[in-house]
Amino acid sequence: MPTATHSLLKKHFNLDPTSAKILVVGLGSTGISVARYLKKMGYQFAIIDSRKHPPLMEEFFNLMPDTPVFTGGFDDAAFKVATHLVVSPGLSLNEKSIIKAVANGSIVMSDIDLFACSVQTPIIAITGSNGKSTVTTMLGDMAKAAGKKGVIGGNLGVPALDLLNEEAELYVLELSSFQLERTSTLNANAATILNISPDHLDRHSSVAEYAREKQTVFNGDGAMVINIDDPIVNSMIEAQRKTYTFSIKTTADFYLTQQPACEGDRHTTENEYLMFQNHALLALNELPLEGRHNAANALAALALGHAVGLPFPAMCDALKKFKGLEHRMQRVAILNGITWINDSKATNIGACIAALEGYQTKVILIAGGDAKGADMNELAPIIQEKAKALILMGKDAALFNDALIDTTLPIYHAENMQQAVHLAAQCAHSGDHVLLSPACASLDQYKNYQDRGNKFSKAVLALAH
Ligand code: UMA
Ligand code: ADP
Repeated sequence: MPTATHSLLKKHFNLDPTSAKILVVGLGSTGISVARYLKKMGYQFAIIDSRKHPPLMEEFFNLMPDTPVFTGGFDDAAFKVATHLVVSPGLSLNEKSIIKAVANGSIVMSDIDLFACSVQTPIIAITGSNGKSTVTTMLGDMAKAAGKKGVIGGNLGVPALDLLNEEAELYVLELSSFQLERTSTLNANAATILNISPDHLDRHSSVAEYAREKQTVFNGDGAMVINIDDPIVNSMIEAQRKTYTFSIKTTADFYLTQQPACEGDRHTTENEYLMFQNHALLALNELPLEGRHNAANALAALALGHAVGLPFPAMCDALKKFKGLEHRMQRVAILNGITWINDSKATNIGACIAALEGYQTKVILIAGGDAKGADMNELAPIIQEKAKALILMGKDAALFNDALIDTTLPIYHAENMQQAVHLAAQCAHSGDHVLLSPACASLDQYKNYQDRGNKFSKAVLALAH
């Protein structure tokens, strides 16, 4: 039976259950979620993956033994018959087969498009180079504290289509530039780009193009939450739209300010507060997270939550209890007075800069990996300012060396994480901080950033013995 969703998909993509032949491109977690959805909705589809043994193949066979699956390359014949392609985010739209199919009239959509056409429930959409997972998780906690059934996911882990739930009262989606670049129907009730710093330049041709893809998050007519500290994001304000601004540097709708800790008490020192207009919402020292960038994240979450009607007291309660996520400025141990911090999720230079900016004293930095086309000259000045030693690892270590060619900073090279931790231990004295904040992706040496962070923690904890 046709539903409102069928009608929307027909209207936006000319997707007709009787005639459309959909090719799901990519058999990862997104591909499987799309297949499950299409089957439930009664569309005809096949699935294709360029890898010989996509990791989820067996799961897929068990789930849908009768669905045609093509693996081990992109077979032109499969693309030729496809009226529609649902392309997974891990695949570039510049794949030859995809370009050819589009030239022949195939329509490209994303899992986020299918999701957007399937829900009437309010959606908060969050993108940016850094802080997405933190802000998404904060909003999930805020919704819960407000007694609302909030459902979070997207790039964060659970693919959007697997979130669909009739009881949901609010969806909070973390969205990557890859998901946004192939999405055209999202109209979030509130959306933000937290910040823009160079990332994924192996897939996007320039920072300007990367920012343009992210700007898709503001499609539609929902509230815009704008970081006015970021010039690229600030330039995206649309005069006619409902907008909330946030800043950790200046006055905005949501901002930080110094106020006496207790009014009328001359003995208390000044404390910083998270503010909404002229209301103090929360003292900064009540936010149990390291780094000023997390104050920006909290302000963004408050602004997004406010835009969809979450009450401030519940949101502030959730922030006070927010423990932070693993592998993001996570304290692993203090050993012999040396503090070891795991920021393995710093997979681009912006995250590493934010981590270093948070320190008043110099740290021992462990960095390196796959730079994904980033220019390490943008990172070099803050390393120079905030590091007392640099330990490099991974495929693009030489890029750091080149950017720091004139430095007197001691630079060491490590083959693996254990060696990196040992070198750091040799450089460190009581009172020092050792920071793993690689500014690079991990895939050249590790399964993923979690694996890298876990290996760091393991090597650090082994020092205790
Ligand atoms: N691949 C092929 N051939 C194919 C299909 C995929 O080689 O035919 C490769 C891709 O190049 C990629 C890998 O397989 O390296 C996975 O790609 P995918 O699109 O199948 O990935 P999914 O399993 O669907 O996971 C995706 C997101 N992955 C990427 O964007 C690379 C996940 O984000 C996301 O959690 C998931 O959808 C659910 O929404 C991960 C990620 O690394 C965490 N995201 C990047 C980031 O955060 O920086 C953007
Ligand atoms: P994302 O989901 O965008 O990757 P995370 O919340 O997982 O964001 O954090 C990724 C990395 O970015 C971590 O190293 C974290 O310390 C850092 N980070 C978090 N928020 C910000 C921010 N607002 N600005 C810069 N770096 C940030």
